[in-house]
Amino acid sequence: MSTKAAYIYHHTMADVILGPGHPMQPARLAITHELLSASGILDQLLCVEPQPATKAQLQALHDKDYVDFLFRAASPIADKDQKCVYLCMEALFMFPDLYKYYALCAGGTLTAARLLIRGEAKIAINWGGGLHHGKKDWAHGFCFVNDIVLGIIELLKFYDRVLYIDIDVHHGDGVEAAFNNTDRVFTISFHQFGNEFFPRTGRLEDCGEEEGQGFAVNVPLKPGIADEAYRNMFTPIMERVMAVFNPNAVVLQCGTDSIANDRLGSLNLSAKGHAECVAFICNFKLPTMILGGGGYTVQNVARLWFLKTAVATGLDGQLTEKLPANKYYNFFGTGKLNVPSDATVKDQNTAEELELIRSKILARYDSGTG
Ligand code: ZLM
Ligand code: CA
Ligand code: ZN
Repeated sequence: MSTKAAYIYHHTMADVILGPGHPMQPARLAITHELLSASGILDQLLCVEPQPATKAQLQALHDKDYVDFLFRAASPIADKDQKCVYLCMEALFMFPDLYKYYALCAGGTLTAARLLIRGEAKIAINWGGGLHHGKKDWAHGFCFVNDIVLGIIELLKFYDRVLYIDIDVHHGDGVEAAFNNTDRVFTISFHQFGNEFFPRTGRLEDCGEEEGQGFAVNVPLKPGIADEAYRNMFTPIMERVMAVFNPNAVVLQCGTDSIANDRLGSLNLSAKGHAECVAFICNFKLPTMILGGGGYTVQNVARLWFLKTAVATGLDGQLTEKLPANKYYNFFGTGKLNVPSDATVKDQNTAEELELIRSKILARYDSGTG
């Protein structure tokens, strides 16, 4: 008998509005949830409602003063100078339930970690997590906490080696920074890079320091990459990383802003192409945590997280090309499940450039004989 995959969801998160016109819309969580429910897949998952992370739990990464600040931050009496120190550009995005919202993001990922550690699930999914830019004492790129770092710290209490894979269109800078000097966490991020694309870090050359040298990989990409070219990077590199690092557990950040027609990203993957990456990783059959992240064309985020939930849990045989009848049906525009690549978008990566990136990364892990 196999254990059910865990699906972590708290309905109050989906009701939060980060700000008028803000690209990050938590409603995408409720829409994903509706597709799972309408398709009957939800009934086959171990559904878990998370508790908010406590201040003490947040302090496993974050400074006490920063956590105290976040706790008070949403109130109008919060100190204006403090806002400048801790929030930089993010001061624009303060909203009333900020602390509650981010404490639940982190609580969800901590719950996922504990379900894996206790063997209660082999796959644990938290679409409300994946806030990869958060730093120990400042907010960055919509991420006021870093649930991923907190989750990995929890996993490290039980597992020797944790592999972190980031397929969000942005560089996973906060996670890379937190574990840059250790050989117990291997971080790899695939991302759009160049022309000042946020957060501007994640160069091919950056590969960890001190004990952590060789335990970070960055795959910088130009706009327009589609399924086949992306797969030809992802598959051989991940195959090699798995073989060399031999992780005990995997954390996969699944920002969907790398698919076609995202509001912020300019890559051109199809939903199916992106989901194939998830299938490839789940096939290693390691304890695996699956997290959300970016994704700014809301109806497509819901399509992809729905598809990935099915793929990661081995229930994709139950899917059809059409979305199930659901209460947001009109909002989806078309009733199709897949988000195809946009045929009018040109891939700005040349085959030669991609081959050079791939071979430079693989060469770091050659055994010396070949
Ligand atoms: N300005 N509204 C990805 C995080 C990306 C920093 C440039 C603010 C936006 C963006 C906000 C409605 C993850 C930057 C942007 C305008 C300084 C970013 C509010 C549109 C809007 O219409 C918008 C008033 C807003 C923000 C676009 N911000 C696009 N890109 C990035 C952050 C997070 O996906 O990786 C994981 C969850 N910020 O480029 C500015 C430099 C602030
Ligand atoms: Ca990334
Ligand atoms: Zn992103």
